Formats: sequence, C-alpha cells, structure tokens
Amino acid sequence: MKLYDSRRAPNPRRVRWFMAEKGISDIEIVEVNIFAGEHRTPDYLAKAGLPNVPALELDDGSAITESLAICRYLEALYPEPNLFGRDPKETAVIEMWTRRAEMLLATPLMMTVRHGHPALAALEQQVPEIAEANRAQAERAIKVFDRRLAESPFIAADRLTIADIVAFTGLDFARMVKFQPPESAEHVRRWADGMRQREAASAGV
Ligand SMILES: N[C@@H](CCC(=O)N[C@@H](CS)C(=O)NCC(=O)O)C(=O)O
Repeated sequence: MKLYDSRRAPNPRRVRWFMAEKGISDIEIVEVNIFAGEHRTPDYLAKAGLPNVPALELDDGSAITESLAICRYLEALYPEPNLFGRDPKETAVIEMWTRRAEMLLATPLMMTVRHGHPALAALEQQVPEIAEANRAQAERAIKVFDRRLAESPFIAADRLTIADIVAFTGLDFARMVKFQPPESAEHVRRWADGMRQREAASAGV
C-alpha cells in the first residue's frame, strides 16, 4: 500500500499519527506537494478522484480517500491498539466525539488557517470574515471539550482514540494563526500537553 501524504497538512497527519500509534511501518509514504499543485495532476486525480490528500492506494490499484475512512480501514487490518471502539456502546461514543471533534473544532480551525494565514492563499480565495467566524466557533468548542476533559482523561474514553487524534491535529495546525486554548481551559491544556508528548506526535510533521 502507498499513502499519499503532505507533511504538516492536518488531514494526512491524522493518518500518520494513527499509523504511529499502531506501529504500522509497512506502508510506503509518497509526499505530495500541494503547494506545487501535485494533487491536481491528471495522474493523481485518476487515482484519488479528488484533489485532496491523504489517499491510500491499495495493492489492487484502487484508492481510499478521507482520512477517517483510511483510519477505519487500517483499524480493520491492524486491530491493536484499538482506536475506534471495542463494543457497540464504546464504538458509538467514540464516533460521537470524533464527529464533534471534526465538526465543532478541527474543521473550524482548519478554515481559520485557510482563510487567515498568508501561506494558504495559494490554495484558498481567502475571506477574512470566514476566518473570524470559524475562530469564534472553535473558541466555543474549546469550552465543550474542556467540560468533557474535566471528567475524562481523553476525549471519548479512558484511553487515546481517534477522537483525540482528530481534535489535536486540528488544534496543533491552528498554531499557525496563533490559536491557543485559553488559560481557563485547563483540562484541554492538560490533555494537549499529554498529546504533544506522545511519540506519535512527531509523525507527519
Ligand atoms: N475530508 C478530507 C479532507 C482532505 C483535505 O482537505 N486535505 C487537504 C490537506 S489537509 C488538501 O488536500 N488540500 C488541498 C487543497 O486545498 O487544494 C479528509 O479528511 O481526508
């Protein structure tokens, strides 16, 4: 298998982090320079279907895109450590928090960067108001996650799951626009410190 990756981009980093947690090292990494438009070439589009990274090319030549779909596929192939849930309830709770992490926090933060950082002007027709509205949404989401992390060591369970990877890679990407959880979000800050110290944190950056 080959993973089409783009270093420092947050969605591919989810997959790289996921692979690192599982100790997956037998997938070839292919760097795609999105700033040079390598994800828009006819070859790449024929493979991936969309001008996005990550994409996982399987040995039969087909490809899976969408970072979370790729992680689910890898979870089935490499079940340990479990990152998506072991029983119906746990799986549903992890899914719930993963969707919240993506919709309430990670996507707004990515939009804040895309519309607010000059480096991303190469990929986006930037609208400052979009950056501001998304930053405000992310600030509201931090409060939701702070309440959750006051009662739980990780976002969805008492161990790291895919929800933590989605939330943290979004949060870390937003350092580009100097987004930080405020001092008052002490539980998010404690969790973020722990995430930063994991060995997997260096994967894909
Ligand atoms: N929902 C997709 C999003 C993929 C995505 O937007 N990837 C970004 C990099 S983080 C990309 O390929 N951007 C290229 C562009 O904007 O032209 C996923 O989770 O994989």
